[in-house]
Amino acid sequence: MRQNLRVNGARLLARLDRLAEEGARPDGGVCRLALGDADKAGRDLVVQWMRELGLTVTIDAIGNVVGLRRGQEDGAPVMMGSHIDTVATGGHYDGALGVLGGLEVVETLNDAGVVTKRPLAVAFFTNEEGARFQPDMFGSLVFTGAMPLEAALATVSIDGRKASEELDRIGYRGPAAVGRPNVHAYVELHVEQGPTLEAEDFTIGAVEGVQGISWTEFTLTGQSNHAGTTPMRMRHDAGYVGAAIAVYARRLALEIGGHQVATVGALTLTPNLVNVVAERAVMTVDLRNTDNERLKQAERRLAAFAAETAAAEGVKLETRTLARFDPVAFAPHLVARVEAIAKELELPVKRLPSGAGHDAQMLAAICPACMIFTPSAGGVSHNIAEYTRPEDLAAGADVLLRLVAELAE
Ligand code: HGY
Ligand code: MN
Ligand code: MN
Repeated sequence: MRQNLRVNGARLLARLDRLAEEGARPDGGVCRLALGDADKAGRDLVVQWMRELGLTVTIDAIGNVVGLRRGQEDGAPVMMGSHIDTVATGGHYDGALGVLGGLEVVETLNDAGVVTKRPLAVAFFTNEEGARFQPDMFGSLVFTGAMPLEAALATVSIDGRKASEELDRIGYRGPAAVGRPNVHAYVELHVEQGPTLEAEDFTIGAVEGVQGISWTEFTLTGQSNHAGTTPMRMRHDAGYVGAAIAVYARRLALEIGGHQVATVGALTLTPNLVNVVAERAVMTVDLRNTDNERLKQAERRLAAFAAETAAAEGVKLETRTLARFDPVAFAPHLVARVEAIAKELELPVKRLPSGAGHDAQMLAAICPACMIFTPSAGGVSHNIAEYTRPEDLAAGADVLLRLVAELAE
């Protein structure tokens, strides 16, 4: 491929801004929770763009969408992709950059009349975020055969809807088969969502792998009682046990140190009233670490603390694993190519692990996979203020263009 090809940054930014209108929040953020109406609208828009670019679009039984660009030869495609669902307080770039960056690569090659030897594909996977349906990334899990289709279809969202029903409702329960597809290599462009690249003045991240993820839901059942008349020794306060677990999770992460992180993102009390001892608490704890042994240690210590604290308070404890993924290392030869291509383009590049989960984590099980990061302003993501400079978006897409064109020859 001609080495001087570059993406059209303005066109990429225009698509990112247009997609952000689907599920736009009044405060400038984006809410496209998986399989909701805004996700459907975003899906319809991206499918329309895929077709306008001459891609052959297939939709599989869990709603994953793949746009295929023919090569000079048939065979397994080089795939670009990510997700277009967002968390409820999402930004313009998490997921969207990988999908629309892929479309920008396709359009750049179309404009230049370049047909690669291997076919190319641009994909978006269902429910990467896992905010509404757990586990996260169940679209790419099913796509790669790591989760049974039926199990994903049967999941029930936090708002009580079955995934199969929502897929039917939005018209994305497609005919294409799932499980162990033929993909030659997978490259995902994504914003870092952390502070490292910006803080150290790098433009490109050559992502070495993704850390392990452990999501657990704790359901605590105590006894509602009068806040004023109930002596402390008689209480079975689910709210207290929930709060104690949250404080312990934070202390545990600080004590283990390194890459260990712990987050209590959801905590719901019932009846949630100022003068009633909480009868019930339902909460989630998200633990992550690049080191699986330390992650297992954190899980064990948290579970022991929760059991001990609940028992001492006379509160019933039930736990449910919402997601559990081991750390994944990306293909070293691809990581090295991301780094080398960034240097060829005179873009400051750093190797680093991904703190966030990504579909690439799942694709890595069936083909050589890698990721390209661009900086996140202030390291902020899963926040309406998520921002990446236009020149950095284009730089990431240029690295994607070169790497994918190389892999497709
Ligand atoms: O939670 C994550 O890491 C991703 O955003 N689903
Ligand atoms: Mn993402
Ligand atoms: Mn995300």
